Amino acid sequence: MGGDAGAGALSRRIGYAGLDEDDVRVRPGKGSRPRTRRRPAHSDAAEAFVAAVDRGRYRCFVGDRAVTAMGARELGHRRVVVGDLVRLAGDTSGAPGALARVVSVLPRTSVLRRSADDTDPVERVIVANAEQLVIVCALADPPPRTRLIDRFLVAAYDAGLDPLLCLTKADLAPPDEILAGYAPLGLRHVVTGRGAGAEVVPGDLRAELAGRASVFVGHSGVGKSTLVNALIPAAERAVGTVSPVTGRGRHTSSSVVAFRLPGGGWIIDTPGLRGFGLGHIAPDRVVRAFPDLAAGIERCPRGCTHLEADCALDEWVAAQDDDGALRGRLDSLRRLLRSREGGDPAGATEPDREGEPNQQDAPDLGGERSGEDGPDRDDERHRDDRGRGDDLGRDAGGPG
Ligand SMILES: Nc1nc2c(ncn2[C@@H]2O[C@H](COP(=O)(O)OP(=O)(O)OP(=O)(O)O)[C@@H](O)[C@H]2O)c(=O)[nH]1
Ligand SMILES: [Mg+2]
Ligand SMILES: [Zn+2]
Repeated sequence: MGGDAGAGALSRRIGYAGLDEDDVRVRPGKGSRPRTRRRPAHSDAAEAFVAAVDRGRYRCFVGDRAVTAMGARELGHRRVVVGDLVRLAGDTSGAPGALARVVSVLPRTSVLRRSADDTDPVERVIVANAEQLVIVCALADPPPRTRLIDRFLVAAYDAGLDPLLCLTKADLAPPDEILAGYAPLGLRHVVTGRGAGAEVVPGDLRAELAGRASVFVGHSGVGKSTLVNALIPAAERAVGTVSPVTGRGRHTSSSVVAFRLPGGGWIIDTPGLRGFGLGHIAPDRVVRAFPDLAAGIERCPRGCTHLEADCALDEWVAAQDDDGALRGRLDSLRRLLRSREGGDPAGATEPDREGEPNQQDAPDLGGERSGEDGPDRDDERHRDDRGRGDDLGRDAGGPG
């Protein structure tokens, strides 16, 4: 998307045809009481990009102008998430105290979703209209979890987002082993780290992000907000530390916020995830996210679940000369498939370290926990909480 008017450029990708059916949704009044104010046209509605959602207030951009808005009545219970393109009516001047109204949400080109766990088919929308999923994984502190990477890959393939693996903290540990594991997949990657010689944000990451809408996801403490600040100093995202006791991050960011890249494009910082449920993705779609195993899957019997003894994958993987990289991927696929049956939830709600107790107290995108300092639930089931806050808490900063 173009640099000067991100929202406009995004919608150009969508095109304008056929948008109108969703434009104005005037709910029928109660009984036969005539509505006193109909809002038929909104022909003057400005198009805006939603950069943050905070307790029922949407921080939007109309071109470069920051405008605060709330949901209009005709929006009903329609949820608005970061990345959405919306139409605004009312006062779109962006003047202090001015409040516009979101009257409609334009069709989304992509939707990043997750479910609470792998057996939960209810999905929660995290971000709309992103083009790229930046899977941020620290090489140490906290230790890397490849099974969570694999989950994010499934989500990325399913949502049609380009995955980019971003390995951080290369000053603490080398990336070779993890990169070797993803070599058969041909995953694009960048390695970042601080210290002599290595910038925090290398040029190749900037190049991968330029002109696109990218979402940063990953465990708490992997350095997502550090990267955002390095890319966009004005973002001033709060950065936390990793606990030396638990080896975990402190869930410093508690809201999803989009920031405009200076040269064009958006980067969207998200709170650290404890896990990433894939219950809304059918097994065959999970399998499709493992194209590096596709040649082996062709040898499987028809309808193979890849969990039974007649699965051809073990033999095929053993015959590959890849230093065992595909073995890890096959294990990962099987875990994902099994967890959908409720058997092995590793990585769905918890970092995939076996035998670890669940960490129920951490804020989590889309978690059920509600409270003043944690992200509120981001949940299509609870349609009534529009206006009460989505997933924002104390760190609801925006650009500018
Ligand atoms: N050694 C080293 N530390 C880093 C690097 N990048 C980030 N950190 C540190 O990692 C810690 C966590 O960074 P954050 O940017 O807050 O991590 P986050 O992913 O945004 O975490 P949440 O907001 O909790 O999800 C901070 O102490 C950073 O200074 C790096 O490349 N090398
Ligand atoms: Mg953060
Ligand atoms: Zn099989």
